Amino acid sequence: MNTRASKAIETQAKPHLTLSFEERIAAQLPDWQARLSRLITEFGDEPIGEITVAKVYGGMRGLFALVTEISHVDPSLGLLIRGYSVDELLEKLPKAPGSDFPLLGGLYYLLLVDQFPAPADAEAVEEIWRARQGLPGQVMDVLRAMPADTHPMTLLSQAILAMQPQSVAAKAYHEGIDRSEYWRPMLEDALTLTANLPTLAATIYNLKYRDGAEAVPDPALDWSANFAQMIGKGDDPEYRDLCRLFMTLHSDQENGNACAHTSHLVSSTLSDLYLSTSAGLNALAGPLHGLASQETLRWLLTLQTHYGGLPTHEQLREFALETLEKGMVIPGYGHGVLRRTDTRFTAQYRFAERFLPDDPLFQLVSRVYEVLPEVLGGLGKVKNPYPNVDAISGSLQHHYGIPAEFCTVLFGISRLQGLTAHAVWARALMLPIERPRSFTTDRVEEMLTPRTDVNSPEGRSSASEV
Ligand code: NMX
Ligand code: MLT
Repeated sequence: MNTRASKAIETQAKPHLTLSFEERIAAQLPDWQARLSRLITEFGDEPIGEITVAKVYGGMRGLFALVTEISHVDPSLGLLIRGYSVDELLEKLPKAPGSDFPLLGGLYYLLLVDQFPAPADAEAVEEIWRARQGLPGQVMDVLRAMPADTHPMTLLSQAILAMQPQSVAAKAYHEGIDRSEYWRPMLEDALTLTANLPTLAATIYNLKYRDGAEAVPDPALDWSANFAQMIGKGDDPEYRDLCRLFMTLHSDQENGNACAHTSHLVSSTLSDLYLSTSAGLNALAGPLHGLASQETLRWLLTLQTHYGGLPTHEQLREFALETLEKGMVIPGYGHGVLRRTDTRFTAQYRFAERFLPDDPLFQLVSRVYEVLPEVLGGLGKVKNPYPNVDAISGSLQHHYGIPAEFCTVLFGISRLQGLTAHAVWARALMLPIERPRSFTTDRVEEMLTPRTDVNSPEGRSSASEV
């Protein structure tokens, strides 16, 4: 990764308009390939971490087993995209016209190209997206064929699979492309898929909540504002800005979170982007992951109804303890890596303070924040008793009329920015198919407390492998 000093210089540099988008990535590859090859050749046998029994049985928590240049989650600083914190991104990324919030095109440029975007670069990506808009007809057929009560995340994942027949990467592979060039059609697919996400999400929204109103993008609007416009909220500048903020904040989160890791694994088989990202979304749809944004909103609404408004601190403590006693988690709190309040929570909190300070649900979110860290901390086992991104995201969407069950779709179309960027770079650096090994518990016990029974089937088959 480049140093922060060189990034500051790039920020001030003139727009890089002479090279095409694709060639800007291509120009960076020889250096990266040389760095990786040197590391593997010179240090291939050096350990850089520890695999412990607790990590193997504990969901691989804290096990560094993946590499990505695109983003990193620091336990204290939070999400860093190409080295930039959430606050730096919100301050420095080129803004949508007349808005204080970023154009998603600029963020995608940063994710993919690893150069800080000038305003013209952000606009160029938005333009590339405009030129690629248009959902294949079978997407509507697939969506309409599903029962009306199908969860919107199921529809999103299915709709992306329904787009798969148009994959240029799958076609290129079938026709015999050199593997070192495979990232180029992957980039094509990445741009086409991401270009169509606002329309896809709006189509699902309209099918479920607006009698199937047609979603038609407005070429005058940016990517995020277009989603707002296509669900009938385009006239509300606040909601357009919330979309710009939301899409920026949820776009990436290094490579170890469940949806990124799933998508990365599938893509390592040289599956195309439609197949790999649809798989990633299925992981995001789990309640311990992205569905937590829906679950948090539901939990808050139940809490509000239960006490007929804003509960006292004591009532809130009581309600939280009841949830825990039922053996459930408190959604929106805790994290696998973070050990402080999520910076993405704070950024949304600031939005609420600015635009909806009197919203009753926001006041409840604030009160929960005053009480929950102490309650969860008191359990003595929760490593991070502070709020994550989902502790507030659904409440903000609720303020503008978005149903709880739709919140994870918004998370999904934002996160597809990161998933697609990771996949393009993984293929550009020709990372191999992932194939870790698994142990049996017999084998683990044998390694830790050597047994004399070497004739057991486990002992015979694996004695020489470790
Ligand atoms: N409520 C109740 N218990 C919790 C919570 C919580 N919010 N967070 C952690 N714990 C428990 C956890 O279940 C585990 O208990 P046990 O040993 O009995 O199985 C214990 O505390 C230790 O867990 P941690 O090591 O602190 O957390 P871990 O890395 O395993 O899990 C989460 C991280 C995010 C899955 C967990 O904090 C959680 O379930 N949070 C609520 C769901 C949520 O908000 N998910 C969204 C995450 C962000 N996203 O968008 O994906
Ligand atoms: C995410 O944004 O993916 C979540 O915070 C979960 C994670 O980082 O594990």
